Amino acid sequence: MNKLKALIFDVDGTLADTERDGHRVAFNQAFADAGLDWSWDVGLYGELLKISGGKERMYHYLADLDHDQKLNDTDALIAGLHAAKNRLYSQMLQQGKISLRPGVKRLLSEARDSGLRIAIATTTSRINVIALLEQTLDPMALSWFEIIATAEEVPDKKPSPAVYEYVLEAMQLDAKSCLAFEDSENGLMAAQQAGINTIITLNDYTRNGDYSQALLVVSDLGEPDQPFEIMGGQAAQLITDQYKYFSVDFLRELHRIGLS
Ligand code: XBP
Ligand code: MG
Repeated sequence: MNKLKALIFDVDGTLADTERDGHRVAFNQAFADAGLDWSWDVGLYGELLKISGGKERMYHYLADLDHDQKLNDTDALIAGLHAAKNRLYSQMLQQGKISLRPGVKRLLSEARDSGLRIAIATTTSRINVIALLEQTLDPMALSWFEIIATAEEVPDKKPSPAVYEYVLEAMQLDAKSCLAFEDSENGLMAAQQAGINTIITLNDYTRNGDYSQALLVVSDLGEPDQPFEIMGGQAAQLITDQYKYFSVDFLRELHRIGLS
């Protein structure tokens, strides 16, 4: 029987609500600074989020755009906009404009203390992950994670399982001894195709997806004074009332249910 050995976390949307008031705002500022009249409102950005990766998102938008302005050297333009967006996003983090979702810091700390191995599997750029972890979790937070796999290590973005497979390989772990935490359909597909049972914490952008294959779908990880809400997933009916927020005990129980 596989014991629970490791937790693998997505970043954007899972550790923090980074998209609507973070990346989106930074993209718009980068567009304006470059003299472009592109503007991604909250609704449009929700559509664009179906494309993983900031550069890929801009290429996709550009392909659809009915623009008269002739863009020469699109690759250089997008690379420049992406770098500018990431700088602006880092600044927003330094200004304390983005915080962790409920239960994230508490669960990560408890997991470390109890000897569970923790890792990150994200399609975002490494620079963004570092800024988020150091600004919101702990100045030494990078050392909390055994592996931080990002777009730099694994360019093949979710829903490809590549980033999860990379983490499993690097940590020499069997998929069944891990649990993944995600917030989106693309993320669920990636983790599941790698064979990892997955917990979904929904947010405003992702709440209407199909998560029927997830182990559990919740509002968030919860806090002792702020219980989570269970919204679905394969284990939903089997969770007893004693669990109100994610703890290592609860994760061991969930993991056991996932294997049965
Ligand atoms: C995150 C993304 C990223 C971010 C922006 O997906 O799709 O593209 O929106 O970051 P996930 P970059 O939560 O599955 O990791 O601009 O660095 O790509
Ligand atoms: Mg995500």
